[in-house]
Amino acid sequence: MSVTCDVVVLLSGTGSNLQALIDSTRTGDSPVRIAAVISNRADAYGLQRARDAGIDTRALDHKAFEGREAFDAALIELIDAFNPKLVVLAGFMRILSAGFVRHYQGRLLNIHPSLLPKYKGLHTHQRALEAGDTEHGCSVHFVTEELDGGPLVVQAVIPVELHDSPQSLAQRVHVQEHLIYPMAVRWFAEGRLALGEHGALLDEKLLAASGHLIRT
Ligand code: NHR
Ligand code: GAR
Repeated sequence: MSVTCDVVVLLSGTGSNLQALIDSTRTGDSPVRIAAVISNRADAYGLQRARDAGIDTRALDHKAFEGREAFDAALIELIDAFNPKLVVLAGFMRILSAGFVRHYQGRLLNIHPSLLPKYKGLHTHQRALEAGDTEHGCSVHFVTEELDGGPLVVQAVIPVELHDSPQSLAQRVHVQEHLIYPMAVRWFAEGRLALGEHGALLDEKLLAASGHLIRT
């Protein structure tokens, strides 16, 4: 007895996280179905990955709109045509308006390349190195109006190594992203993950503030 969970993925770039999601749905018993991939950049490589996998794609150029509200309204219309249960940000680089976030409340996830609440925003690997952190990682969270501030679902922690560069660190964080994002999406698809009043719920239990922690 398994109902499929239609997911729409939003991205702006390479789409390695999309690829990990696609690969995770090919196991045969996955409840996840990627209904469409939408990008604000028509040349995003992630769209090519989707086409190669036979997934519907759309591009919506934010520069063609007069302001964030107008772009977000058009984006909502595009997404809702696919009637998804879940919307997943996978390297989507536009900040979303309060109206957008409210529309998808409890069914909008993001993956962020830091151990939130550390390093919200951009250039996270460089900032972790400059701070001399001994640990770094990535976080999956429900998206709320507070940028990178929504309730955490899962974090993967990796050690920082002596000679790490932002690039080498990013590479190892990416490996973890590709493990934890499909896992979180699957939890949601199975009906195990939800947004509660006080944080993220897994199997009806409130998760710790850090979300489910994975150490490597
Ligand atoms: N929107 C809301 N309301 N809340 C969040 O938590 C969001 C969000 C939109 C995107 C991803 C986020 C990240 O994981 C995300 C989380 C883009 C920027 C940014 O500054 C910051 C954070 C994130 C994504 N974008 C610039 C902007 O003006 C553009 C940068 C560019 O195009 O390269 O939108 O880090
Ligand atoms: C990922 O590292 C993701 O965590 C990050 O962008 C990368 C996208 O990689 N997201 C953000 O920085 C959001 N602002 P991908 O396109 O290969 O999945």
